[in-house]
Amino acid sequence: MAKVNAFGRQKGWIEVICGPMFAGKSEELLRRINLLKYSEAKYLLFTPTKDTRSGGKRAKSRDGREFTSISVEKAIDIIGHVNKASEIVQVVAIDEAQFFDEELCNVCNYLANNNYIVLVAGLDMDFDGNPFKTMTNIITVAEKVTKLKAICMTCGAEASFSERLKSAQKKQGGRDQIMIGDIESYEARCRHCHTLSKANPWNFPKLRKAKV
Ligand code: TTP
Ligand code: MG
Repeated sequence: MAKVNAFGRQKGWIEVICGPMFAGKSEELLRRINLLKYSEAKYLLFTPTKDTRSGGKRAKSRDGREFTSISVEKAIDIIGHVNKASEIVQVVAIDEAQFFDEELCNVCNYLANNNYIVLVAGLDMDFDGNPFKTMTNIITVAEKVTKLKAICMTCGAEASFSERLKSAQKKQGGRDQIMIGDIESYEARCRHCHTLSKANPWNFPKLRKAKV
């Protein structure tokens, strides 16, 4: 049989939208969900209960889009909600995925293997350049990955890093990986304006800088 229109026959898959803070990840996720209104596809949108910024049960983007979401504590809870949804859904979307436990990767694979389209948005790196493992595991198995950039709030270059401001570190979470916050606590930075902690393993004793 000729392999024509093979893409059209594809059913479940995983799409990831990642990048630093202030890059428009939530905006891009909600844009993709919004497009579904032109199709017959139904969706469910999930956010982690840990994300207290949007007041729970809502996913918000910086451009003012706001969608109702189901706030769940554990990744595995997503499966229960999909099963008991009043309508059969085709798309499962997850925002702020970095806050979920590592089981989320298995959940995404299970959904995609059962023909769901899985859209995942979240931070790939924490403030010190460490991977958010839940996200990097999903990036490994995703069919499509979009890595968005922000603008460095120091020099204006493209930014892939998120800087946790010193003032916020003192007041709140110190160097814990999870510390909810917004513009009062974080900035988007390029690699060269981003500050690494003293303990960061990318710091080697000495290296002559390359000529620019
Ligand atoms: P994001 O949705 O990534 O931030 P955003 O809304 O600026 O990005 P976008 O426009 O691309 O959607 O939310 C990041 C959350 O994660 C925020 O509450 C701060 C928190 N956070 C940590 O807990 N640890 C970290 O190391 C970093 C960088 C952020
Ligand atoms: Mg966001």
